[in-house]
Amino acid sequence: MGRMLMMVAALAAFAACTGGSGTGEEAGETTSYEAVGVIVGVKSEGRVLVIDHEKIEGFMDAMQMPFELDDAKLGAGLKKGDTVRFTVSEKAGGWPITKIKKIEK
Ligand SMILES: [Cu+2]
Repeated sequence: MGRMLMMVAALAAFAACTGGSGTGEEAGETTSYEAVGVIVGVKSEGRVLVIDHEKIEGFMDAMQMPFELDDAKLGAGLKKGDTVRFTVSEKAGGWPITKIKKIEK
């Protein structure tokens, strides 16, 4: 019983924290946010992209930060200077990029 209540409390806290103002799209239990930014660096043999991203409504302000790729193949063909539209999804406590595509500025 105590354990169950703990879980319910934890889920409620999580929902309050990531609910934001509602531009995150929800697919099942995964919370995702779409963003646009410019690749300013490629690290860890292409598994991490440093992206100067625009404000992500309901998630975070504009900033430059590293993003791990959910699958290293997602970064194939992308390079420093590319403008990209990408999706980050909550996964195992992190926010890896699950979709990314080069776009024209
Ligand atoms: Cu950020």
